[in-house]
Amino acid sequence: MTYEKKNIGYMSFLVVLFLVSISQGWGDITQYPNENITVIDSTPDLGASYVVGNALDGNLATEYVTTNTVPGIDTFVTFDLGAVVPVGGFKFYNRNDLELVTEFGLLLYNDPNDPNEIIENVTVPAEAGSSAYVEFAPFDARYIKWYVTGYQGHPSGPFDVPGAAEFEVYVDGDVNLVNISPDSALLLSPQVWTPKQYKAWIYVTKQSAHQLQ
Ligand SMILES: [Ca+2]
Repeated sequence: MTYEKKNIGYMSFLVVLFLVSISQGWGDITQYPNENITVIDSTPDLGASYVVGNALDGNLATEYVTTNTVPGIDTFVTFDLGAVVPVGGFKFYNRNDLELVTEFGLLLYNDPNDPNEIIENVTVPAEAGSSAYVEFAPFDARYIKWYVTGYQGHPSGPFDVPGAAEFEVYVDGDVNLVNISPDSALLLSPQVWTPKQYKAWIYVTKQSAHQLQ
């Protein structure tokens, strides 16, 4: 192969990559800080050692475990992200036990009556401590409902208490969200942001981060 042919091939590759990146709207997927996530509804927990907050503390050793008075298949958690953000990914970690979630779905929305996004049939390996990550086209949402659609009980007893070791929410964007405080006036604002407002916030945040360096 001549130098020219190699060069043309390389350039073609770059052009294709560029076109694909435009069509896909690629951006960096960043974990949304747990500090900005509030649980507004969930299946009741099994007790003080198993509260739902345990699944948002960044520690796989602490777990949210559901009450045994509700069937495991009915397990759900609804999160408030504090603002409308372009949600693009979600990760779930099973309990390190044999009460296992084997499949779940997600409902992303701003108002239950508004158009929403449904992500279904996310499979999770039927193993203690397993995890499943799903990435999807970014959808502007403030609320996420995670709900179990597949469940495998403990083989040696009818405990029926699934849950989660950890949840992680991912957003599309290259802004560093980690240092955004939950006490921020921006996030406490009762308004529901439009995508344009959110982009403006990203711009301001980037400028602030740059000035701090
Ligand atoms: Ca945890």
